[in-house]
Amino acid sequence: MDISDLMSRLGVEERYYTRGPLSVTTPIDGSELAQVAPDDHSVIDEKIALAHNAFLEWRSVPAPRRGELVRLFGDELRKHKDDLGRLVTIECGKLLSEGLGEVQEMIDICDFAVGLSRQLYGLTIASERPGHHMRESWHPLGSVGIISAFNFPVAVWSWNAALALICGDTCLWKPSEKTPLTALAVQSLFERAASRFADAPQHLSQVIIGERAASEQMVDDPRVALISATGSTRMGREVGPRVAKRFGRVLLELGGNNAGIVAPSADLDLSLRAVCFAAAGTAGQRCTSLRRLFVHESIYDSFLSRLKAAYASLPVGDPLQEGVLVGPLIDKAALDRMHYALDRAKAQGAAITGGEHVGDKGWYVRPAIVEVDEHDGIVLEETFAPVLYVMRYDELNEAIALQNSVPQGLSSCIFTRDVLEAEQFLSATGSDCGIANVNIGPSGAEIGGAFGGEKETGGGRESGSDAWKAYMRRQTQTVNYSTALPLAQGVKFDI
Ligand code: UN1
Repeated sequence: MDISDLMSRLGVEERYYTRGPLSVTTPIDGSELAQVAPDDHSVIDEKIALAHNAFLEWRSVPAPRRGELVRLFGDELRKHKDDLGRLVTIECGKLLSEGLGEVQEMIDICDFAVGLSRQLYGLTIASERPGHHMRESWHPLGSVGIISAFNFPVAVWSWNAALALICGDTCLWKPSEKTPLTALAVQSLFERAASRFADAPQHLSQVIIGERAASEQMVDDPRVALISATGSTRMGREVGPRVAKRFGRVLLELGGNNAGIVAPSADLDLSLRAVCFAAAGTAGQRCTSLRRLFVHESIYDSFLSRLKAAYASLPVGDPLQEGVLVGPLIDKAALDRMHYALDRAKAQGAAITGGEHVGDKGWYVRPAIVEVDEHDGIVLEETFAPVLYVMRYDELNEAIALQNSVPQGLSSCIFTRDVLEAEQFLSATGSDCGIANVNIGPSGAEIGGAFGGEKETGGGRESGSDAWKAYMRRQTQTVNYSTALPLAQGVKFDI
């Protein structure tokens, strides 16, 4: 597949993607797209130093001015949405509408960040001492190391970068080694925006090309104030303690094992569409994909037969083609992991529909429905593929308890028209996840809400709401405007 025209329109010079030992392939047909060169230890060291120096300047630019840079970047994304969305599809294999949707998600977070650049509000606090006032100020934090995953190769970076930039931080981006091309393209668009902005220091945002060692170098470097990492729980288990060892800050977005409940009163047409999109869409390669489904006993048989029929009709194939709904898995390792999960399910006595490898180029599969009796074993693990474990339930309490009984806690949903059930699901004794939805699947969140999850999902929150606070340092300030020096808590210390 020739990407040279696309890359040139996106402003990426050929030398960045035609020379180097790291081969980049497209999951669409497995062919090679490009070759990139990894940054060595000393280059990464230099980039970290540049990011730190840029931060020392950027932190003094007023936040609404910083917002103006993000506005210009959003304009570049609007102009190049088609090309960048297409490149996302080519590099990671999601449907073209999803590639475009991902760029839209970047535009949305830029808009959000521009508004936020005038709203980095702190509190004023009542002081117990006369003639004193207290307040909280939010200050820029430092440089932010962003480690992103192949499945949302650009949007998740932008959730971090748009907020970090308006907060006065600088960015170092280590994209997945499977998707460096989209990162190079975004970098080029960012540099165009920066060149139109008079007071932007150089090196506000830089890309680091490399593999695991490149991430480790950022993770261990105390000049990187915050590490925001998206990926597997295994990765987070290593990153978290390493950053903690140097008392750095982390924001972790790790695995999910998201569940849905289809209650007796659910709108079954709506539920069916939602389940198909959430479980089979994006070939099950969202961290928010639906992986476990609890269907009420009274509707189980009829719902399952409709679900199987819908699955059988899902067009699997080239994600650039109109009408296709399920694109390829990212690589052979992903296919192997899917088959491993299905084998384990079979050994647990599950009945499997679908799951076959399709075609001879790329890594295409038919999404699988796996009917299980026991909520145990492989069902408790996240497999990044379109595998949906389906179970019956009788009492809503039981279904909620099972839903919550996995180590991960990202996203969840219930399909019901019964307000009591919906509210129970959303209550303190309901879903234990960071995201809980009613009559919507667990995936496809908007940028306005805080995104992230509990337990082994890592606890981080990105994107909307007050997630910006992770990118700033909080300072509690007390000012004495009197001529006396009363001490707090009534302490006496007269000299
Ligand atoms: C991810 O899969 O890492 O909620 C992020 C969603 C998307 C983001 C997913 N907006 O499915």
